[in-house]
Amino acid sequence: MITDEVRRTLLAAVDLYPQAREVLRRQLVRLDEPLRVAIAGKVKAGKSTLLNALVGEEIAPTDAGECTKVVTWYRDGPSPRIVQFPQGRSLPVVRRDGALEIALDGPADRLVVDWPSQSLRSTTLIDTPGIASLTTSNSLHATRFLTPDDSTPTEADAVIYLMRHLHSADANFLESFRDQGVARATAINTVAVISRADEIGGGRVDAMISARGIASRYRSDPSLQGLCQNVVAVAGLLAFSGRSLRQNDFVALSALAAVPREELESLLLSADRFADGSVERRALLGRFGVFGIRLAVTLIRQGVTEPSALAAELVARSGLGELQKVLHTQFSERRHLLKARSALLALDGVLRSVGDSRLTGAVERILAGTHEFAELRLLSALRSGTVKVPDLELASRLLGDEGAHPLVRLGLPDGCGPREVGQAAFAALQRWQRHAENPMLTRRAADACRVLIRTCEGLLPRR
Ligand SMILES: Nc1nc2c(ncn2[C@@H]2O[C@H](COP(=O)(O)OP(=O)(O)OP(=O)(O)O)[C@@H](O)[C@H]2O)c(=O)[nH]1
Ligand SMILES: [Mg+2]
Repeated sequence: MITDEVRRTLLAAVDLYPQAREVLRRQLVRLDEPLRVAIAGKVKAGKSTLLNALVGEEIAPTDAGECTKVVTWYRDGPSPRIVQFPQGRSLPVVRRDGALEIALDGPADRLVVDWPSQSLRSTTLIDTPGIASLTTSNSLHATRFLTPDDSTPTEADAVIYLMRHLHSADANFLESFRDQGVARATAINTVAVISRADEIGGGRVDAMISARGIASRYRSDPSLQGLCQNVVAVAGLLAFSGRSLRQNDFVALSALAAVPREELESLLLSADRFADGSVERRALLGRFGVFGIRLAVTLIRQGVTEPSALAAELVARSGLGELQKVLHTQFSERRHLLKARSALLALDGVLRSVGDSRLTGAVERILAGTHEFAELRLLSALRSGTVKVPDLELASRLLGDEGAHPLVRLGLPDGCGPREVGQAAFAALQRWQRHAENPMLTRRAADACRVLIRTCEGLLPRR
């Protein structure tokens, strides 16, 4: 298995390069830790809110003003604990109205929050300050963290990149996040999110439909295809408020559902008019947003009578489920590969800094000998259009774009047995062999067919 090969190579490096022992040891420990996924994007893109939605608890502070100032790690742990670095000092764990409040004690370059949570068990989430932050040094922290130079290994194995609109600065950021060193030029570890999707079109009830349309356009936009694996639209605030809906929210929303339609619409035109001096109403608007209130009220008017049913419907409409599915297929299922890749990047950095090439061959052998790396490289080449093959959709699916399971790769329904898998894999193998024999094929396309053939061979039942 790839993790074992990488571990052996790292151990060999520890013996060879005592001067880099610390860096290498950290990589060895990291290999067995959960996948690290960073949430990045511009200031106020909704990063911390999305993190809370993914965890289902308000652990990342959010605010309408610039809020996240320090790169903050959220890991699963036996009990809540906050440690501020570089000092390594523990901070008090304070929760107000369910939200975690973090007060820094002097200058910090990193915070690590341990939090007992099922959602964090297999993935550590890393909240980052906004890029192009008002305070340049915060932004520098985030940029340095996400796009280290060649000598510093990447701290995150994968990135969720939030953008509210496709902006040239966003594209630049994704460009600079492309792989460094080995395994260069693949966007294998980035998923883009159109965030705050409910605000599109002024928070109309069809906002999420428009947002999904935009996400699908971005998905096929050549300038983005080469930079990220997928694009999903998510209303993080709605997802979080749905996941944490309380009985008193339901009561307040039900009361609003009793207000005549036109009156409510006119109230929702301005936050001040809506709140009308009421602290509860202002809080409700902060928790759900204009769109969330409109949607919840509509659902209650249509006959939703239980808080749990309303909560489930809000989450379902927020796009969180789609994002979770994409994160599962692109990140969780490829966890070993992404972690191995991070370790190899770090090792490559060490080899270059010590100016020794004794292990370069071993690193290259792992990269070339691991078929999944070839699949990922081909997937991004197909996405960015640098390689063209016939039957693009079939090819992408076969390479694991929709999931790594053989049934998914072969487009077979659940429940198919080894016989059907074998037949479908054989048919796919013949298809790609036929394509490979086409004399008009470019060399790159022929190489691509060979990768696909190898994938089909791997799916054939073992004799
Ligand atoms: N309507 C709406 N508002 C949102 C959404 N996500 C976040 N917000 C609001 O946008 C503001 C900023 O949200 P944060 O999650 O703090 O954004 P951030 O990207 O972490 O911000 P910084 O850490 O300061 O860069 C807050 O007032 C949130 O309530 C969303 O999906 N919809
Ligand atoms: Mg934030």
